[in-house]
Amino acid sequence: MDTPLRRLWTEGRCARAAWVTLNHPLVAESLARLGFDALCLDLQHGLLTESDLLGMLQAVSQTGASALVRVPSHDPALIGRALDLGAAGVIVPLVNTPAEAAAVVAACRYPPAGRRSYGPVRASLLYGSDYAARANDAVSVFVMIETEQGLANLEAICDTPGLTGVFIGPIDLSYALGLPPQPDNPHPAHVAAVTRILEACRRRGLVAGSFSDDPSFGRALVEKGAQLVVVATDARCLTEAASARLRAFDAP
Ligand code: 3PY
Ligand code: MG
Repeated sequence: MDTPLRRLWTEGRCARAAWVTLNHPLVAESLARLGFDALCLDLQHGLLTESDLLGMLQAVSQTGASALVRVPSHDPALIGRALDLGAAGVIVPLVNTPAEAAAVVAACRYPPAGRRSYGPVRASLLYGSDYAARANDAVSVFVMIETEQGLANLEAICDTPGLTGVFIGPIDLSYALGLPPQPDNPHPAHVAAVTRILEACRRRGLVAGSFSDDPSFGRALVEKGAQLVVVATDARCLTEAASARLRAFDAP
């Protein structure tokens, strides 16, 4: 199905994402109105809880951005809730095996393709009454490869039918490689692991995504084939901008 994100990806373009950790709809709306293609609402490490999700998703849908939800776990109930409330897709952390990837995909697809339970309480308002008939094609499913086991099973995970793509968690991936945690990690072992993931996605026509904290590093990932890249994280932007202004005030 044609969705704004799928259109971008089909055209070979990159979705520019903002990462949202602060749990107020105005944060989501302020970022979404800047022209990001996607907002990633982080329920794993951000302040958001499930009860924040409806308001955040409603704020994003006032804008041209698509909302992806990084769920905190593989729990199919939580994945279903995020989609029922209108998320365009999910990003699922710490996926280690093809069986886990298949279970994640099944949680996002209505039968017979999967095991998603029917109840698109807001999604059918947002996307139309025929949502259930179109959802299996429309919903984006990303699994995060960010552990030693996930990396070892990279090829088998990528073979999972129904997957939209793989989202790289560079900080946990640093741990997986025995390195200190770092988002945009220039260590050769990390660069090699990221390149392997990008290549595995490219060979299968999957969308490769990554968290990033440095726009020039993020741009380099796009040059290597990434099509979903985090360009800004809300809390980081707030502290960076405020500290730059404090320094400018103190030392004009
Ligand atoms: C990671 O880098 O491990 C992530 O999950 C991004 O937030
Ligand atoms: Mg992680």
